[in-house]
Amino acid sequence: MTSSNLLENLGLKLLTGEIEIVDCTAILGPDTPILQLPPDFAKNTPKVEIHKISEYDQDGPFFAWNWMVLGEHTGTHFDAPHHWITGKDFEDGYTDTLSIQRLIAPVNVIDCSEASNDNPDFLLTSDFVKSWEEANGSINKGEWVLMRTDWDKRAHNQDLFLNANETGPHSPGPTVDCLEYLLSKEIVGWGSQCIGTDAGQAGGMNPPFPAHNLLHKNNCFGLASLANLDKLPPKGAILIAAPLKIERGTGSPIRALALVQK
Ligand code: 23J
Ligand code: MN
Repeated sequence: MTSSNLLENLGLKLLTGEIEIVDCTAILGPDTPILQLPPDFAKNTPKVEIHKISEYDQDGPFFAWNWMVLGEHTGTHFDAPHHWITGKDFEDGYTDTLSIQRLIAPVNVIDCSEASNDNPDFLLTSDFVKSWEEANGSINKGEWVLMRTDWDKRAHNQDLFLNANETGPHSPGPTVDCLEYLLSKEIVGWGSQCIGTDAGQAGGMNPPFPAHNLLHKNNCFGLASLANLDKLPPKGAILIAAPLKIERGTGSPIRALALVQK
């Protein structure tokens, strides 16, 4: 195939369904789980609100529309480098200034669902990633890396999703050495199916919240609350993860879409 008809071919395969679009996005609404930071950080994101303006009534006879209360870091969402202090100086680290060329890229899906089911505090290590690469192929520059935990099966219930007790939230995530390994490969970003890119207990790691700290220090992106990763192959799919162009935004809800060859 010549490069000039590659897009034509893609277009045809999308139309025939030979390439399927998998929706890696959770429903966004009043029941969407919200991150609960400990009380020493007084403020949290409010719950999603959807307020009707009109629905073919006296406030709008021909039209239906709503307005919303919505956090940048709510539901299936994107973390921009400016979200973390380590990424604060990147002029291209905001939702309106980042390089959109980086947002659509091959995606590696590392299945940690069994281990995370057995242990909600499961941490993905570089050794696990390296053995995954031996089985599936290497992770390359510019690619997305997603940690599949099937945590989306808990997303209908905030308590199940956050999985907190007196010792704080318990959910799987990456180790420092895992992130350092992935960043050495110059990935574009890291994604999780949990409330944030870090493990529930990551506040006690060194550095605290290493996914946020290290990804954004390297001008890389984070994805959180991803859904349906069990419908993706370990390799070969393309992920589209585009934030809204919020002015000086630190993140944004996204519609995360994966192109998968049937
Ligand atoms: C603010 C502070 C800590 C964390 C987070 C936000 C997130 O997880 C997020 O949504 O980026 S851990
Ligand atoms: Mn976030």
